[in-house]
Parts: sequence; C-alpha cells; structure tokens
Amino acid sequence: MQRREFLRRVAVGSIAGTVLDQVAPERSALAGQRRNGKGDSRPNILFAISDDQSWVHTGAMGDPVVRTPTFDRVAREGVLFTHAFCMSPSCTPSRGAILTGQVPFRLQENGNLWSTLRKEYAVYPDLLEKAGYFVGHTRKGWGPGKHEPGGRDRNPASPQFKDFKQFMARRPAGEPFCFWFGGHDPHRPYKKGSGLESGKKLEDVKVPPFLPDVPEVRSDILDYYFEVERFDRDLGEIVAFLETAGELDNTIVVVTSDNGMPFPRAKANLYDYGTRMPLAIRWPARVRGGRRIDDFIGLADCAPTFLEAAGLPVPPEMTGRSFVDLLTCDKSGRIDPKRDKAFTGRERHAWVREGGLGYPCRAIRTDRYLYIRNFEPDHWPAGDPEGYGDVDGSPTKDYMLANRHAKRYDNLFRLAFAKRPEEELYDLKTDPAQMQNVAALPEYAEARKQLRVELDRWMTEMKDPRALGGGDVFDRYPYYGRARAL
Ligand SMILES: [Ca+2]
Repeated sequence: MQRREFLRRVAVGSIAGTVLDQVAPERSALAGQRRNGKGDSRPNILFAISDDQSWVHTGAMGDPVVRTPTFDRVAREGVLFTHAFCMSPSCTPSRGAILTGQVPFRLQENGNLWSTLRKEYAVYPDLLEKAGYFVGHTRKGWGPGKHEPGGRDRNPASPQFKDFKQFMARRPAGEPFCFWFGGHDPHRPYKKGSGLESGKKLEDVKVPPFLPDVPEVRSDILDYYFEVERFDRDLGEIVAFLETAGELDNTIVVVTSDNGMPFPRAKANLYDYGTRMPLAIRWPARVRGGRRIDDFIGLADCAPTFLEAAGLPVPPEMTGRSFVDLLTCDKSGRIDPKRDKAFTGRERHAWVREGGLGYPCRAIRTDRYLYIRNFEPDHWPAGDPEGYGDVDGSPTKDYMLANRHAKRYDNLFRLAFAKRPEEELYDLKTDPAQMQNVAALPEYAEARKQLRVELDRWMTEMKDPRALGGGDVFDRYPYYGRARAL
C-alpha cells in the first residue's frame, strides 16, 4: 500500500479487522520515510484551539459535568497547565497574539476584534513553513477579520484545508507538519436545550457565582458544555488518526482556547472567566507526562515555544517567552519563580458604542490579586445600553436583563453591565470569583499602588500605545464586521 492509499484507508476507516495485519508494517514504513526522507526528526505541531472556553470547563480541571476525554488524555499523558491566560479575551487579538508571539497592543489594528494583522508581523506558521514544515489549518484560523488589508494573501494561521485528513494526504513525504485545528465550538449560538437533550442534568451544573443560579442559566451552561464536548470529540478523531499513523508521539499536541465562556462578565472581560484558559500539552518524545504545572503562561508564549521546539531562533520582537524549559524538565508545581504573573488587556471588541469606541483596559494577575485599570471609565464595559452588545446574546443575558431590577439579581446585573471605576482590585484569597472590588479600601492601598506601578512598567516595556500616548488610535481602526445598529 502506498502511503497516500494508507492514509486514505485510515480516513475512510477501512483499516480495521482483517486488514489490521497490514497496519504494523505501514506504521514502520511511515516512520522509515521520516528517517530516510530528509532525516527530519523535528516534531510535528498540532495546535488545537476551541472558541470561547474557560479554564475550569474540562474534566482534567475537575468539572464534574463536562466530559472532555481527549483533553484529559493530553493532560494525563502530558502536562496540565493551571495558570494559562490569553493575552486578550476577544477572538482576533487573542489569536493574533498566539500567532505572532506578541502582545496584541503592539500589532496596531490587531488589538481589536474584526481587524487585520499586517504582514510586517511575523507569524509562527510562516516561519516554520520557511524552515521546511508543511503548514495548514482547518475551520477558524486567525480572525474574525480581513487579512487582505494587512497585505496578506492568506489567513495568518496558514493555508486552509477541508479537514486534517486532507491536510495529511497532501503533506509531502518526510516533512514535519504544523497544523492549526480551530474549532468553532463552543462559540454561540447554541441549540437551546441541546445540553439537556444529551442527558445532562440541571442540578449537576456548577453555576459561577456572578451569574443567577436559575434553571434558564443552568440550561444555557449545559448547551455550552454540549459544544465543549463536540470540540473535544472532533479533536479526538485527529489524535486517533495520528496514533494510527504512528505519528502521535513525535507530535506536540497543544489544546487550549482563545478566550473565556460567552456569558456575562466572562468573555470580553479581564476576570478569570474571560482570560484564564485550558491548556494541556502532550509530547512524549521529550516531555514526561503526568505533571501539573502552576507557572503563569501567556498564550503569546506558544509561538516562541514552537520555534524553539523546531530548533529555530526566536525573533527578537516576540515578547512571549518559550516554555520548552518547563515542558522538558521533570518538575511539577511552581517551577520558574519569574513566571508568577500574567498580563492581559482589551481594546474594541464588537462595534457597540457610539462612534465605534472600545473599552480599553489592562490587567495584571498574580496568585493573590487581580488588578484592572480601566482607561475610559465613562464608556460602558458591556457596550452601550440597552443592547450591551459586547455580551453575546443568550438566555442568560436575557434573564439578567429581564430581572435587572429584582433585588436578588441587581448586584449581578451591575457587575456584568454597569460602568466600572478606573481601578479594580480583587483579593483572590477571600474573593476567588472576583466580585468585590477592594481598590478603594485603605488596607489595600499599598498592594494597589504596587500593582499599578508594575502594570505601568509592563505597558511601557511593551510599547503599548495606552502607556506611550495615542491609545485612542484603537478606536479609529476600521471594523470589518457588521456594525450593529445602536
Ligand atoms: Ca473566541
């Protein structure tokens, strides 16, 4: 059987039962091609990114309801990262940061949703391709946005393929690959009631404390779980394909998301449910599995990590730091004392404020604190009333808007939709859900001051326009999505 024919048979599932005896020789033949071809032992890279999933919603992180066997396997046989953060809780800037290895606010338009990513900013798939990798993506790559105004002739996440099988069928023999699997799940809209229909129970759901604990919200969370599970199943097929082909163990499998769950005070917010991401990485050729690492990772650290793993230099403009050292050491827990914090931020998400204004903010997250600086406290964080369009339409949002004056829920409504002060500070020791702003309390004055100084220093170092002046440039960049009527 030729390799292509073998892959085709794997793809159509015809290698089973009576033809199983043919699999073993083909496996070694594939491995032989890799050795004999270009003598290329560089690892493949499979980057799997779901769309809108918070860190807690995997089995490996302890969620009792959602079933994510693929993620759990990658975590169990690899490394589970407990403190991974996206650079911005909004698709386009988060994905741009992953691809460029840079803070999105250094990337002009790419600080915003529905923008462009200029060609001058190198992305890791291009760098790997130049070094002999076969690169591709399926479903959602970089975006949403338009790559053409940035001077690019393809999606920055690499050329698009129908699916992973087509990509593998077209891979030249002996070339390592780098593939981006960008699931559309669990992005809204959801099929209402799909979670319940799949057999899940309302009473099992753990409702985050910043959302009303009512059946409508519980059911909405189950629908979200339904899609988290679908992403995990689709990824499971890709992993099984690689395993059958005998290529799984020399593939770096990375599973994460781009921003948090699409619920009020989560996605598009700098609280943990907006920015803290699932992250598991499996690479048995070089990484001892069964470990859990608590160091802080920013997803801009992925690009330099992939380059280093492929034996390539990391361009100096990449602000992310490779964590190959964490992966290949044998340790667990907190390893590198310098990885004790994360920085996040956002500019314009949807077009939901008069004049196309955004909601600029930046944050520093340490073990103990979350400190947020809101640069335009007169803007509405969730978008102008009554649409509050930076919060995705959903049964949960409908419920909160309909019950905004109910005494029981007015505080939750305020936390999600009302204006916010210039500074927010949360003490995670007493308030892990980040709902009590203590920035104005005298006992926190010292901590607030220190965190503000540290955030300022980081922004200056990153040449962030919000620190250097002229930050309102983000409000003037074009928006390539459909502007909603205000
Ligand atoms: Ca997203």
